[in-house]
Amino acid sequence: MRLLHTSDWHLGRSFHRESLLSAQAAFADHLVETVRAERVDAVLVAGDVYDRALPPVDAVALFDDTLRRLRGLGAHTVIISGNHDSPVRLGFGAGLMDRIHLRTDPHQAWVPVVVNDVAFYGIPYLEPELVRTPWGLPERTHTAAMTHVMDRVRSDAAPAKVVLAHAFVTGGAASDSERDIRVGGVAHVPLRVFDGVSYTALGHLHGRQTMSETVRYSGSPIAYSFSEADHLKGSWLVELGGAVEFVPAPVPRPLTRLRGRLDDLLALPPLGDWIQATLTDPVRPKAAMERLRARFPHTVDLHFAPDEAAEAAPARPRLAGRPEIDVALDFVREVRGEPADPDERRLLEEAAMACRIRETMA
Ligand SMILES: [Mn+2]
Repeated sequence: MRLLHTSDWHLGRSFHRESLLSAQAAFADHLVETVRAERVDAVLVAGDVYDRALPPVDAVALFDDTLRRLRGLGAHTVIISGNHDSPVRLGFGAGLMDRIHLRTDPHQAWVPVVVNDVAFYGIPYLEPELVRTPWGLPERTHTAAMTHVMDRVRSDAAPAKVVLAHAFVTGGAASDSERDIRVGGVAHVPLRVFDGVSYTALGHLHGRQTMSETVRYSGSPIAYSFSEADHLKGSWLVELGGAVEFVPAPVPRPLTRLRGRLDDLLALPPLGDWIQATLTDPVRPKAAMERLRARFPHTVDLHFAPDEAAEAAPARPRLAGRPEIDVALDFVREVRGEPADPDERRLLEEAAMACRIRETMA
């Protein structure tokens, strides 16, 4: 049984007011192609299909088209609602569609979808406030709610169990684009609540993470904040009971963070990436965004962080035209508070010499 674990599509989300729909459509194409090429039996979407409870129509159309294509390949698709989804809207038609399994009702979370003897338990995002009373929970927490469901999942008699859940597992690393789920209780659930099943496909955190060999986050397929500039985005391809490998998703437009004086940034080679620029000029430059966009057309985020150190110390050490050894000795005195001793000085001179030799030989 081959699974493809993905989550947090956030269809309809924009990036600093720029549409991401074409990037999301490119991911959908990649997903369908991966399912076809890798002969995936079941696609697991662990919540936050949409970015909001009332998604824009082009996002709904993209989801509809994606499901149609996955079904056309014969794959099963199991989907849970995340904290961004409306369970009722996302769950429309659940149970009426062949091979498309929408699991958005917390009270059915322990009722599996069975595909080729593997039981899939789709645990939608659980709002502790909403389930505490009906389930008679001892406290209004995510841990109590998830434990309640997982105890029932473990007591089920299926030979192989796969869980989908949308939660913040203790020890996971957050980025800037998840919405806080701390409303109504402690956010984290301990990893051990997922003990006793073959694989747990998690959603909510937007960076891919391996919590244990059998409990993973796929992360979002696209970066939704500049804090994710270094993330590798994609899906987990899981051979149930066997190997797990990461399938990277296409990157329609990489993210780059620039920091420095405006004139220095404008001297860099042009770049088509999404750009976050932090300008350190002591005086805020005029028309900074326009000038940046002339060189970096996809500059979407601009910050000003005047270089206070430069203001406070106008006698900033001059580097150009000075011997390297003097610059290095100044640096040692600056960071340590006392000058280099004769031995250290000799060592630095040798290092500077070696660098110069290497430079002339290169
Ligand atoms: Mn999310």
